[in-house]
Amino acid sequence: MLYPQANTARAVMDLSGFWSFRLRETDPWQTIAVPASYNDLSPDPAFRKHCGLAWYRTRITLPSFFAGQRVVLRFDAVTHSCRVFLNGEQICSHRGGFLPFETELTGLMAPGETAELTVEVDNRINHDTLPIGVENGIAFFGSDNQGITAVEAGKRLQEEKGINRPAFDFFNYAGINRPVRIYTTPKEYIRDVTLIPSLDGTVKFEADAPGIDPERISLTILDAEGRTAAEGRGVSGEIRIANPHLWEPRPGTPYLYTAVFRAGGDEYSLPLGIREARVEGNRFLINGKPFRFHGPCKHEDSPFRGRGTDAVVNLTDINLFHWLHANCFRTSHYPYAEEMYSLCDREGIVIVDETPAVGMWADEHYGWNLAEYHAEVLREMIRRDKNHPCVVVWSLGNEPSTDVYPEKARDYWMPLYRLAHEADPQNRPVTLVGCQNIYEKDLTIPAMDIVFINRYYGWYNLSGDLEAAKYALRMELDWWEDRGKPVVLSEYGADTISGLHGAAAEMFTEEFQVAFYEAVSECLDERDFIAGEMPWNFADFSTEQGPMRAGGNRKGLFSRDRRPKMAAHYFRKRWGQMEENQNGLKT
Ligand code: BDP
Repeated sequence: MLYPQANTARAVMDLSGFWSFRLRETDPWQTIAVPASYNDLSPDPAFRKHCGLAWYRTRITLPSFFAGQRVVLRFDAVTHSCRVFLNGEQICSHRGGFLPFETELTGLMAPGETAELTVEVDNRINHDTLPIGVENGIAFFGSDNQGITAVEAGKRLQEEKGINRPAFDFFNYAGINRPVRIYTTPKEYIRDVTLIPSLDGTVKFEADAPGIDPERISLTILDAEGRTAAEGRGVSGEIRIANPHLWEPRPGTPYLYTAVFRAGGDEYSLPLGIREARVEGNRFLINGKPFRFHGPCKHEDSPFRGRGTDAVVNLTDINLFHWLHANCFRTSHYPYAEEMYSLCDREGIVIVDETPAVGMWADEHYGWNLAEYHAEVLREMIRRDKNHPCVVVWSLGNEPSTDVYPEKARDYWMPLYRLAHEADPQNRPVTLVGCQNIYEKDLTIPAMDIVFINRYYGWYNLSGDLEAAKYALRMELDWWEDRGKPVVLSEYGADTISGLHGAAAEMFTEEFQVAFYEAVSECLDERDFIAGEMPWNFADFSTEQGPMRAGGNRKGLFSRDRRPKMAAHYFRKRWGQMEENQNGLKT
């Protein structure tokens, strides 16, 4: 689905601002900000704890000069599902909280008219949603010993009251988390575009513009100075840029061309980066050169906004990535706002793009009926993000159970793996992020193009004993070495309270976090099949309450307000040195 754009043929109206909101149909309306999660916008605990439906309302007016245009209402993400009403009539609905959807207003509302727009949002999570909500009353981060009464009580309350218990470790932020816009196109318009670049400058293209004479469809590629670099015609074809500048991750140059499609009276432009991402043996290659992922995983999480999109937060984060000499992140654990991908295209930060399939750790989940919906979400994510040069790997999901019923797991995940390859015109490598498990029995994670494993030796197990942690990690890496694939340590980390210090470097101190990372680095640096290290997490982030969460997950290299802990300085130095040594990528 194309991102809304204002140009010579299209107009965009941003509906961001103050809307009206209520948690119950009987409540009085109060003021809310859009986009943002509603949970932290009021001191009323009902906002934070809310489970179920909530309502947003605003008035929209279409300018008279929209006459003759196709008018579309687009939501970038409403979490987790919603129904949309215009003057009380339902005009669309959507399932899934992290991908865009749109509906035509043409015919429903005339230019010059005003109407009431209401959005009924639903934040409930269960076995039919991605991410998953637990249905057995046990929260993700309880203690292992819940006791039979607590489990039964949790179960009953869950059934009676419909309490939301996530099967994942991040706060279930909800509402209109991303921008809402009205945009126009001419009546005959460009529905989708696809670009497939090769390193020799060849660009295959496709324009989906129903009803428009192919003779009236063209593509012009402009270089960074705005000069024409190549031109083509028709619905699809192949053109060639002479002496192409490549898009390279920082510290290389993320050179961007602009691809301008014209079809009839419509126009659509997007950045084009010439780059290739693929796996060869146990290496991950970008533009034919070995690439080592180094950068912390993220969340969309910030004070006040919750998971709400904010350009200032996104840019601050990416500038902190540059400060760290980090070159990548994974969109743990859901597709992020589109603005973040555009920023990373410009800034040369590589993205591993992940579906919201998180919380599938219960073994019985292979009996749930999720596969079809999961496939739809994967397809939608790829359709949305396929043209971004910053996206180099698709992640099917995070930490499902794959070792208890290895055959069942393989039968669930491998069709999705094949689907990702089929759906992606650029055929990027595909992964599924693996949990700490009995990897020898696992038929799925080792079958991915590039192996992503999350490991917490020294934290959740062998806690505080870093010598034992190194021993265990080395034992495991010996096994992975024989698989002949590139392996990324895609999560590892230690909860750390900013400002808590101790000469003995014990758990939760800033000294321990550094010692933990030093220990793991020592093991990774011995192996050349290690294609990357992605510490967990970039910044502290909000979670549900739990005995292991002191005001949220504290594994950040930065505090939640983005102040560096000692570990941030550690990685800044380490990755700075790596950057200097990385052959060929230095400008
Ligand atoms: C991993 C999960 C991640 C958690 C992390 C942790 O993938 O979502 O936040 O553990 O415990 O298992 O900090």
